[in-house]
Amino acid sequence: MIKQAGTSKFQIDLRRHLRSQNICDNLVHLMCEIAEASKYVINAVRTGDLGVAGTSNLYGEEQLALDVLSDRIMRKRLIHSGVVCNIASEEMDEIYQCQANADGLYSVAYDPLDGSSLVDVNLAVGTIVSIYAGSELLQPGRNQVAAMYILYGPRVSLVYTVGDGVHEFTMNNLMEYTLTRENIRMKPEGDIYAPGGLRNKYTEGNEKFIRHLEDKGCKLRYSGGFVPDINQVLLKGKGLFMYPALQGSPNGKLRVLFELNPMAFIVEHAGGAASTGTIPILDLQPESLDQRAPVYIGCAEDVKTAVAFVNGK
Ligand code: FDP
Repeated sequence: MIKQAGTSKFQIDLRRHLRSQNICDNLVHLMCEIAEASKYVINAVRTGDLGVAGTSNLYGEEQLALDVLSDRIMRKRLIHSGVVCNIASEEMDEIYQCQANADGLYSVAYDPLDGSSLVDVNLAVGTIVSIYAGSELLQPGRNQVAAMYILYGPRVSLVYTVGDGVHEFTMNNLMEYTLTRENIRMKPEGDIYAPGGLRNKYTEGNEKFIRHLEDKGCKLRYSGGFVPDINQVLLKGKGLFMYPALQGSPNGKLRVLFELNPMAFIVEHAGGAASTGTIPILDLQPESLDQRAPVYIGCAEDVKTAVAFVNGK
């Protein structure tokens, strides 16, 4: 059943929806705890210090005070959930082990505040989360048991999948996440595109692909934040986001564990696709926490066309 916003007076909250998903109680609990943590992150985004933290992350990028605070909020909540064994964060250098015995527990990779450099100009940002059963985090994204993101925009929304449909929740006036769209499906092809990276560093195949999209009359819709850019493509059900290999950066910019795997899992479960240009994102075997990859993600036909152009076909 596709539910349109505002058509029902009965609100379905996140916990109730998760309980209907045929997943174990620990996973329901974990996902609800992440949703709770996001309420503190949005508060930090709205009112927190916009300055730098004076530290850098595992990519050597300067951390903002908000990156550090959001990371601390998420990590504490995950540790206290009692159902997590290993945690990896885009803001931490190493895996944090909460519990050694992984029986019935989960491991979580997350980006606490993706796009944080956009907060000072008041653009949308988000939290991205990837969940695996057991202790292993360096495994193909296809093995995720759940993925979710929270978008801090004019409204706060949460999108999740546990491998059976993709569902959107919106924060209401009581700060509860209630169901707004169920079983989101993407069209095979779209007419918007969000291209990351400097175009004068694009390879010939990528440049030709962009010209093809322009000739087709596709509209450029790029905010510079991965979460809102993906959310737009997913919820409009049409289009593609790309951050390709660049001259001097053969793996592009975006991180496999913290950004690409969870978004690819969500988009594939909505009928879309995600590719590095060579293989599906979800088939990548990550070798390290900080691994990056080029990405084409969105409508399945658009991703197929991108891959063909990039490979000179
Ligand atoms: P940011 O560096 O502002 O945190 O991976 C982070 C990210 O933003 C994504 O949210 C976004 O899609 C991308 O980088 C933007 O990179 P460019 O500025 O190179 O387009």
